[in-house]
Amino acid sequence: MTSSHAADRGTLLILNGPNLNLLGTREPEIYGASTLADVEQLTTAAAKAAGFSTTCLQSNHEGALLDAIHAARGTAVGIIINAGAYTHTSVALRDAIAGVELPTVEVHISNVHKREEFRHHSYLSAVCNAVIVGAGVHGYELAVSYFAKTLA
Ligand code: CA2
Repeated sequence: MTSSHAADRGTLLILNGPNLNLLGTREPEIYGASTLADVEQLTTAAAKAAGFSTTCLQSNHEGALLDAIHAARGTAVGIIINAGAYTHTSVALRDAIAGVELPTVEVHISNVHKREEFRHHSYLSAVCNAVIVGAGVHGYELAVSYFAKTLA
């Protein structure tokens, strides 16, 4: 986990789920050439420009993602989450997002609606404030913009 403290609008938790550590190493036609480190840097830079700090975590383990969401209650002002394949399987992540009652933006790098049918349903979307799909890694910056506009 990395943290950046530069500002006073509070901290955005940037969560990336399973296999997103492989970004930039395979399947560039779907996910582009940016690495996970690039994504965390561009998101942190956008957040900093808008007055937020970030805490970034990628995990391949559902429980670690759940723990991070729980820990965000009281420490973060919002969550940006790309839950990877757990998006399509995890009632537990949905319950955690609903439970902490923090504004949350769901991001997917690819346009999941143009892909296999099993990627069309998200367990998370109904408990998120906004959903950004298919904008590539720019989606993370768009999510920061959402918080810049909507948070006091
Ligand atoms: O489009 C997205 O951001 C996804 O959340 C990415 C997930 C996929 O399961 C979702 O349906 C959509 C997969 C992330 C795997 O990322 C890789 C990157 C490079 C090479 C292999 C996997």
